[in-house]
Amino acid sequence: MQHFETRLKSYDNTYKELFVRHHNNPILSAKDWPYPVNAVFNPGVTLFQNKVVLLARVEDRRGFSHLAKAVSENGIVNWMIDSQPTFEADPQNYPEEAWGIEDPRITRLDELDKWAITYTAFSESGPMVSLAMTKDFHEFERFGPILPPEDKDAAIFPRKIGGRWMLIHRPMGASVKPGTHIWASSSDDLKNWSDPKILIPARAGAWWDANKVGLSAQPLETPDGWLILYHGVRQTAAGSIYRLGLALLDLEDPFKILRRSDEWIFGPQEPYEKEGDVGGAVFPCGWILDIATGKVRMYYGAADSCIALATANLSELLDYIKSCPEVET
Ligand code: BMA
Repeated sequence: MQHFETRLKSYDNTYKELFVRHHNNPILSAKDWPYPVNAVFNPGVTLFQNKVVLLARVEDRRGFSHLAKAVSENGIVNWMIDSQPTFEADPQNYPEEAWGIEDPRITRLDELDKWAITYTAFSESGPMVSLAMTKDFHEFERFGPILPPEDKDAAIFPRKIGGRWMLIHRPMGASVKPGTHIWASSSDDLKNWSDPKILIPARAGAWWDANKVGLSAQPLETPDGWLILYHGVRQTAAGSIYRLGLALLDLEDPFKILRRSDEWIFGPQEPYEKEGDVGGAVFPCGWILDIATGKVRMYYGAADSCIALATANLSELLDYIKSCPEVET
């Protein structure tokens, strides 16, 4: 009997959370903005001049979004937010942006000494992947749309692989292989993308990532491979639940997927993730690695209303994904 009680006490029936939410969450919301906005969410993130730079998706009360820069030394408090929109839709010259621009992913390209920003341009044609480059997050060089509609959730790998740039993106699903899958394409010039292939297919049925998946943060290079954070969307009677999973791609052949998590590793739990314009959505568009501490900081939109932060140890993320099933390609 005593043996049984001891066993009961030591039995831990909780999942181990890889990402720990910051106690200041949500770290940014509409009330922090220097001008009136409906919501701030789904930020891209990078390091610039040793500071954390967020490009937040900011939605106005028409329902249209633009991007706004928020900069902080420690990435948690004392955000300096641009007093007006940093990067706005330009529907005169870019009609595919008529309903705004959304969900930026930022990748540092050392070879060009620039940051590439892939974002969703939205109009009656449907979502499209557009690209802008910047050296300073002040001036932006627009490339315009780089893929036909409907496509979104795109990010560029930080370096050429096999002599070509690579892009992850998410075209709308076809009826032949049901579901909306994550694809990858490659390019010589960042403008013309070709050789599309399915990279991470949506699963089916009861799976948490059934029917619709999309890239979340920009690919993160690690000694074990490219670490990929992606979202899966579960349709329920109460609406969609956006949760996150991990995958690992081969370093020199990222079309080769090595591992994929069967379980989601992060999902809506807290009130700020469950209540808002779209309750039940956690939606990161970026993460950063602090080399000194080995910590990965994931910035995410919560309930399409505010911005939150959760932190994980890279070593634990890698141990976890390496314990996940190997993927047959
Ligand atoms: C996705 C995108 C995201 C949004 C999410 C939840 O399709 O539009 O921008 O956060 O839905 O509404």
